[in-house]
Amino acid sequence: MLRPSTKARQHPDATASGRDIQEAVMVLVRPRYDAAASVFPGNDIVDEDIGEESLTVGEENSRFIFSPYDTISFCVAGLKVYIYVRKMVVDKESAYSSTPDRKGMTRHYKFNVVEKNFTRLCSSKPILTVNGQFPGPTIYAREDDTVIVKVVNHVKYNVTIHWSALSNFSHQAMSDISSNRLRPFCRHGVRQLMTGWSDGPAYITQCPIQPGQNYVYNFTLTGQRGTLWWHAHISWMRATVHGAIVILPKRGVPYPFPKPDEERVIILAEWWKSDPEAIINEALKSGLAPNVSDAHTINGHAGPLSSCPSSSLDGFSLRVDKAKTYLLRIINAALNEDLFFKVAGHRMTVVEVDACYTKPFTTDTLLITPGQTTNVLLTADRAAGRYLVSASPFMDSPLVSVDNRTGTGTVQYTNSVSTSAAITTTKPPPQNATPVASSFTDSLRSLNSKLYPAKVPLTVDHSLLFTVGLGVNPCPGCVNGSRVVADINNVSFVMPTTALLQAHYFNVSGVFTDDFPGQPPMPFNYTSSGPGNVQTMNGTRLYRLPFNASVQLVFQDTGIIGPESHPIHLHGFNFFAIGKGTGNFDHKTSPSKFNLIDPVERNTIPVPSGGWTAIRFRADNPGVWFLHCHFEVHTTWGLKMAFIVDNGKGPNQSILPPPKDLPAC
Ligand SMILES: [Cu+2]
Repeated sequence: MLRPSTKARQHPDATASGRDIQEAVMVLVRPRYDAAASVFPGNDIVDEDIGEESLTVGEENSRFIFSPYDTISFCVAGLKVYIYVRKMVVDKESAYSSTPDRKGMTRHYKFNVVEKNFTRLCSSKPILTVNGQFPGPTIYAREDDTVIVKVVNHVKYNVTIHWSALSNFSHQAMSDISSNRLRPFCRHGVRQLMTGWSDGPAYITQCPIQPGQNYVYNFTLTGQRGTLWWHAHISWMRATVHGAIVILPKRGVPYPFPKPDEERVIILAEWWKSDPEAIINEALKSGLAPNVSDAHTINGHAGPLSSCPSSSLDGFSLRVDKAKTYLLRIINAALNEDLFFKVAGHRMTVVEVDACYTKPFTTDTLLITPGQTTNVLLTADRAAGRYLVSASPFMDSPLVSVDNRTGTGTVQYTNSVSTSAAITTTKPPPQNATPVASSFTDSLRSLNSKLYPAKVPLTVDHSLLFTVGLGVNPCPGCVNGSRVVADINNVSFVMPTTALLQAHYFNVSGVFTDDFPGQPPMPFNYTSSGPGNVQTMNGTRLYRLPFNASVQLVFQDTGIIGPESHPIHLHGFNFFAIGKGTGNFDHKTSPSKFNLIDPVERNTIPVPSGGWTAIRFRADNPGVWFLHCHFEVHTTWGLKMAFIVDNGKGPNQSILPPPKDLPAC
């Protein structure tokens, strides 16, 4: 009889050193039972003594890692077994040290994409999930580890997964290499080159995984440590198919900030009562904007809503011990909305964004755009009690409607406080609180220390200006005879039906052109209402960069239809955010304000409404790399393009051949 055991919660290599106990439990998986493991945060707790045999779920040699407060459930002979993970039980340092740090560990995960019924806001619907979870499972790894994820598509839709960790060549890695803290002979290059085929955006680096098919993503976390995330990268599937990637520093390397007592992942998202795929399909048919979501969620829960009486006890609860410090790894997985995040009565110290360390600064309000991650330290230093956690929208364009409901949860001090005690509340910032948003963005700086220097490119080989915004194109079948579209430099990107990376690698002609305009085709007063003709051009146009070129890229919002902020995400690279401003970027005067010393390094950056943002990066990663607005509606409308980075001449500067199981279109 299968009985989950205390032994099962401990890897054989684990020692009871008590040193650096991490909060996770790893379960080794043996082949005897073909039971799918699924993990549900929070509820369904069964608190019972568990036996002596090994827990056996899933496939041979798969390893699942669970966090405290997860509930593991699996079926054996028709009997459903639940295990509640109560406390840290594995010394992760030891558990993963069986092959000491020569080149990091290889960690295996299996992602079953399955449909599962969830009830939120008093209504139920089937949603797409990984392993039945919403949010999905967390991937744990260390810097330099290789992560292998077998994704199996059990649903009727095409699927791809993007690992926002992947291939983001951190310039922190450059310093690692130059200081010889990594092994020599450019392994970083090999690892980078290996990963282009595993990046994930559908029709950019791969064809989707079709129903019943699977694909093994294989990537190495070089030069990155912190929080990133993974999500579906096709249509609007990422609404529910997403989860965290936690990259711990290499063994023996401390955080550059006081060690937290515990760590938690917090994922913010949006929930629609209906199917998000139906929402966007309806919008594309009508040519109008899609419906906004019905709630914001914190780790899958919206919190009590007056419109749904049975939700009175709903909500994410972060349980804290008085005087302890928590590292919160916060991710905005929402489709279309920038979010403010607050904890009543508490200030937070920002220490890292998008897996890059920052100079610490303290704030009571975070701004996180879709695609971004933010790590903060929060100390439980207030009177024991319950404190409101809020996730509320930021939108400073009056023309754009957003879901104005605030997602709520609580910080709950343990032991002394009842779960029904009164909650200390906080008022979310007004929806249009531009000064709060700017103040947060302006406070971000790279750590720029000796160990983690900011390697900002000081010279520029390619200086690009990309206007980002909306347009209107004719559409005979649409409600107004026209449709809203979005563009970069007046090009609304048309998705190909063959993956661009394959077309590039195999020299297939006719899939794309490499004539994407590096400057707006027609200069105008960008932040005014724009030229009379607001029609865009369609095209699958890419911008070609030689290997190792340094690139300065200014994103300029346009006032066509209306100014609006855009969280722009670049695949394949980290970049430095060297400047931002309101109004039009001025080639003569704006660069004088650039910060080339300690600009924040990241992979997603908001372009302010009616303003501009400038970034720099080095094109040291050959391949085809997607650039797009992380507002899913804008991406769908065409606010996207891709860079081709040519192979270099040196060893390990070329794209490797695709893996054998790369899906076909
Ligand atoms: Cu946008």
